[in-house]
Amino acid sequence: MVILSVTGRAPINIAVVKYWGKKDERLILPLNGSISGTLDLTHMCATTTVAISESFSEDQFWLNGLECSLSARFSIVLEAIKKRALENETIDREKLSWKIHICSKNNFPTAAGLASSAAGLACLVFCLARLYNIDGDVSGIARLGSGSACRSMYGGFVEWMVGECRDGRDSVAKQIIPANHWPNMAVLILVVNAGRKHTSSTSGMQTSVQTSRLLEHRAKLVVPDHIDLMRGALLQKDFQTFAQVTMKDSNSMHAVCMDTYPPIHYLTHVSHHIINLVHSINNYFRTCKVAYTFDAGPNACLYLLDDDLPTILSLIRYFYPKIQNVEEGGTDDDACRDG
Ligand code: 2P0
Repeated sequence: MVILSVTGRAPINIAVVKYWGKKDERLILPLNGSISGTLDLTHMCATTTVAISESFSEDQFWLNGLECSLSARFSIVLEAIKKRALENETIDREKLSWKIHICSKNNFPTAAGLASSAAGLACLVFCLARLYNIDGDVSGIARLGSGSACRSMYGGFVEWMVGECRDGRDSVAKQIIPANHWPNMAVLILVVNAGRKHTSSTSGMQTSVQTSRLLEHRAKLVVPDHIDLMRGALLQKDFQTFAQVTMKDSNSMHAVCMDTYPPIHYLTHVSHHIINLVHSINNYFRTCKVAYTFDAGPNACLYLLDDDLPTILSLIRYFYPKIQNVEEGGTDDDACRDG
């Protein structure tokens, strides 16, 4: 029995200029460009094995040890990969018809607003491309699976281009700087609640597109400005601009969520407490030491520089005395102290 298999690993990415809203639901074309930092491969990764064999009788998928049904987006991704393989004749036709088994696991909470779909889809597309011997950029295929997944195809800081073509061929990910350009950049993730989020990003965005006038303003005027400032800040390693744009863009996205009808509340009182704490710390030091950003959930991602990690960590431990490392066993929703 012949089995061909590939195993890969992909990390999550954390947006500093956010994607929120699509102009094309089927092709997953965003209303605006976005920029994120891809984490390293030590924590918060998806690990996936894909295997094809003539002896497999059906496509099957296991996530974190449990068999799951294959989503429509998976089929779209698989079809796009096979089409590319066929066009470029990278694998013989017979093997393209073999059924596929996929086994994936996340080493962090799934669907808690921690970009699990980005890591999972990026990893899947990476492995499929290897399996079918496809070279070159496949971020456009990852985008078809989950928009933000295209950014996890590259390391460092990555821009997902808004693109102009109606078929989406230029809505791909491009690296702005590799990780070693700004090696002392660090990320702290404060897991406020590891539970599944109440409104998925996909449906939240749809409601925002349908109801929020503020989203039009954000996509046309606010984000292009943030993208320009962020590109410059990354190239020049200007942490002050980086931090301010990161925080303002997160606030802008959550303002759109509030402007959505009915409103979407991803942030909890603990999230707001963290926002106030970060501003108090930055005011105290009279400079931006740390920047917060929140995705479609209450968990805070803090960007800061390595040298400031001990100080910021000790302040966080002071204000959240019951906080635990994820590896040590979870978090506590109400473990905050007033600043
Ligand atoms: C981002 N998020 O830029 C933004 C910020 C969440 C908030 O990309 O519908 O899971 O699969 O394209 O990629 C999450 O959205 O949504 C996301 P789909 P996706 O990181």
